[in-house]
Amino acid sequence: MSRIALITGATSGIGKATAESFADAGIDLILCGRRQEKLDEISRKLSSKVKTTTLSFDVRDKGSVAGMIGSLSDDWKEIDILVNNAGNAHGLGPLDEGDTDDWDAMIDGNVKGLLYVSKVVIPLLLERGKGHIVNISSIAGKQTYANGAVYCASKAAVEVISEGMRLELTQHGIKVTNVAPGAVETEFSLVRFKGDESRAEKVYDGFDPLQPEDIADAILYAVNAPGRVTIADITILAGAQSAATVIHRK
Ligand code: NDP
Ligand code: 8X3
Repeated sequence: MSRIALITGATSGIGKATAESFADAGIDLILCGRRQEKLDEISRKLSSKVKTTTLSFDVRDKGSVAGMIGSLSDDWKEIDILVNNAGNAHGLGPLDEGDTDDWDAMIDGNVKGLLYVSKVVIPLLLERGKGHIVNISSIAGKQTYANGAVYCASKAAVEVISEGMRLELTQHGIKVTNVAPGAVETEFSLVRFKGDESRAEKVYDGFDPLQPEDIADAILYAVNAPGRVTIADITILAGAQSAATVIHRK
């Protein structure tokens, strides 16, 4: 029987690549993000392989999160896999110069948004006594870097929430996997630098960065592991990367 996955942040980057690899594996998809036109495009492309549906909402808006996921038909509510991927960094600078709107966007999106989605989906998994939650953290959640304290804090929170979820949910047959990528070439840096393409490109200069497909491969591995196996935590760095801020550039 085919499985159903709900993926947040499926319009781009890691979430989109995960949707594509899940579709290749025959997993039906609930594709979530704010940009409906992108959701439609991805849904159209993948609907030749699996069943797809889309939900457009901002994870920071708890009313929309509950309303949109609650609006799924009973068939679609039989979710097997939740990928909590939606998130971004906003800005890179010292705390005393920090933009509080950027802080709100990161804490509200990366942390509270993940919690809002999980609060609605966990009861659906509990009802069925099985499921798998994959939380996308970051190497930034394990290693703090200067000028990124708030983003790093938001991802450290994801690491702790993953642990808490695993402690609460394993007894109910629900697995929790925390995935911590290093430098992945997506829209991430463009968003962090507010559309400044030249600044964003520099992040990936002089080395071969991770591609979103590399992270999708690891997520698929985790959700395909046999019942006796829990992949608790995966850290994936670029080949030229040895720590969050240590990258060997040519
Ligand atoms: P992208 O910017 O390419 O993708 C981010 C996704 O999140 C988009 O689909 C976006 O969709 C969605 N999103 C962002 N904010 C919200 C929101 N408030 N409500 C709903 N959806 C939202 O970046 P990545 O693919 O790189 O990022 C995915 C995850 O991976 C993030 O959690 C990021 O922190 C993490 N990560 C990224 C790394 C990297 O180097 N790229 C490394 C480690 C972790 P839309 O705009 O349509 O809403
Ligand atoms: C994204 C990776 O190191 O740029 O989470 O913060 S990093």
